[in-house]
Amino acid sequence: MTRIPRSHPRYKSLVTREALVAAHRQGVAVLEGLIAHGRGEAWDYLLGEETSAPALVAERAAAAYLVTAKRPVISVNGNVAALAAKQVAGLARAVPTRVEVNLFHRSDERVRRIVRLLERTGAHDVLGPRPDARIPGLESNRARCHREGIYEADVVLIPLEDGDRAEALARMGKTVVSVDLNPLSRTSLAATVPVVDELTRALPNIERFVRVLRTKPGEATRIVSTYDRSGNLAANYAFLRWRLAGLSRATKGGRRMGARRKR
Ligand code: PTJ
Repeated sequence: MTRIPRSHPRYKSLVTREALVAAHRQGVAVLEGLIAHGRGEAWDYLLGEETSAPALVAERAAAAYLVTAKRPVISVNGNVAALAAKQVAGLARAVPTRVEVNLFHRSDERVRRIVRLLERTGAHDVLGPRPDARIPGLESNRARCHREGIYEADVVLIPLEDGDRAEALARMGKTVVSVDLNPLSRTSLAATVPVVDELTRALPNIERFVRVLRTKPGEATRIVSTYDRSGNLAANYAFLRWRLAGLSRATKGGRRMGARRKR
């Protein structure tokens, strides 16, 4: 593994990249996951690498839906396990929810590795091996799931998803909470609560809201009934427009917005 000097201006980004490469070597993340990460990072550059106000609103709504759910499930793929196994376990305990490993590039060995990784970081009874149900209308391996997990869930949290399954879960009538930095992806467009934020920022934020809302069930119900999905997505687009306008003004003025970024 390459040693990254702490003084490097992109230290966090480079360490994350190395962690994903290591996860690939350990059979947790797939090569396609490295491409997916690069796409996400490009969006994060544009969005300023911070949780935006609209994302925070969506994270609070995500927490409210999870807290008021009867059978909530967090779906985990290779990238999510590589980047945020601990945060998944923390959120699953806080709600509480089941955790199910669901892979696009599925192999039984990879599912077992990811289950072991999640259980080492504190998740319990992780589903994934020996699926016994299928999501209707989906031909990929991601259709394979557990009856007591995703199949019968009322609320499913799907970080870094492919659009097909997000749409299929929505067709099943489930409340779909996505975490995807791309506000234009089919996943973001299909989700009931699209959270446009980076995974390792989004999950702890959702967990913090969960801890508050668990003590205020009336408030959670109020948030669910008043949450404006289209308004929130529009606010994400407006935020992006504002960021880009700021970047263009700063460039004309000879300054750089987000000057901490050196490359
Ligand atoms: O582990 P597997 O076999 O299930 O495969 C997982 C991947 C991620 C390869 C698979 O789900 C996939 O191909 O995903 P996509 O279609 O590339 O979509 C991933 C989405 O997540 C893209 O819209 C990215 O912008 C976004 N994304 C990537 N990294 C992050 C992210 N969003 C939030 N936080 C991130 N760290």
